Amino acid sequence: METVCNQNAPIRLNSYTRKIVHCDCDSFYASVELRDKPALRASPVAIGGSPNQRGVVATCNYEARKYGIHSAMPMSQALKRCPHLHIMKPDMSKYRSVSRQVNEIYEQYTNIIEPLSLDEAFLDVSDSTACRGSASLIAKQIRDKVRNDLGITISAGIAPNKFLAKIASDWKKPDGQFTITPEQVSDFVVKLSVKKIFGVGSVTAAKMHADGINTCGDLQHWPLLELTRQYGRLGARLYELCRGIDKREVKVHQLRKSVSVETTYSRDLQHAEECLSEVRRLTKQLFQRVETAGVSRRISQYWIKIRFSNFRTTTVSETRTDVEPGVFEALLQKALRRSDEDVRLIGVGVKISDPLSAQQLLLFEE
Ligand code: DCP
Ligand code: MG
Repeated sequence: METVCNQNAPIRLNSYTRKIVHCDCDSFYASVELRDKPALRASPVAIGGSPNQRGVVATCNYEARKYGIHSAMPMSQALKRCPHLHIMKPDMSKYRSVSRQVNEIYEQYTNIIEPLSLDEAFLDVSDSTACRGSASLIAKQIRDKVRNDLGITISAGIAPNKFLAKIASDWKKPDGQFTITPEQVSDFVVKLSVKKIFGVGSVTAAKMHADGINTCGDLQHWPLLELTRQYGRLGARLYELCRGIDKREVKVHQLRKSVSVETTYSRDLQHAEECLSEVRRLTKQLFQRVETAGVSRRISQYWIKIRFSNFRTTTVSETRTDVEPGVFEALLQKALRRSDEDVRLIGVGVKISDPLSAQQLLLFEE
């Protein structure tokens, strides 16, 4: 693994100033697809459902955005705006795997990572020693590594808190980064549109506009009491955010408690053999996920879920801690004995024990 900058002690001016980086991949699904099909790069490309089946745009490249195409737009409408649009189906497993690789790059800089979606995360690099503690240089290195190792681009925002870091990552998108230093916060927020504040949707923005409020600077003239009277619970948050204050921590990803996969069939399964081959297929998928999540040593229970054609759902489980994919076949037989109906859905899963409680149990046994 490549080493990061040098390992000198970070420069910290003020122990209360945090360094938060918000990273967001550019046109994520489209960038991954175009990395694998570079010939299409200069063409407008949308990822999503078929226009004939009321599909919608999940995302599109920046070339397609020039035609006014955007996420959540019906694909049929997108095609009307751009008849030569290339449409590609999403490949979620590919995006999940790229997302994990991006995460591995973040982990070279900090353990305090809060993923918000497959392509977006907050990083707290306040105590990182890489790049002599320069959050802007860390962001630059992360972006270079994502481009060189994974072939896609990512934008970053660097600021003393989550609110401003998220706004900053959008400032120079695509393939850019923007830093708001603690000294720049006051000047930055004064001119910032209230529409950039999370929680301020179009209805609240219109109400504010009617009250003569357009920027965070305008909001700063309002006393806390007035803001809460006028905007309810949002008021107190507005009072802080318009001054560039946001004390929310970067929350490290919750521990995994289970891993599962399931399929609902477009045609109900009528025979036990069909169910058995499906269970074998699902089991294979499940164990790939267990492997990727690195939790095979923490399995504590196996379960199978069957939904019959009359929508009755049954679950059968077995407590065991070894890796034994064959368990699901026995669980299937038990579940199928509970009804004569055809099968509409099959799910298989494993419970994952908490590492601490597993350790405590061991101590107890000793
Ligand atoms: N996505 C989706 N449906 C939506 C919005 C997004 O399926 N309504 C998916 C596709 C995107 C991914 O989530 O690629 C990430 O969402 P973003 O909002 O970050 O959008 P992009 O990464 O596509 O573009 P940008 O460059 O604006 O970040
Ligand atoms: Mg994105």
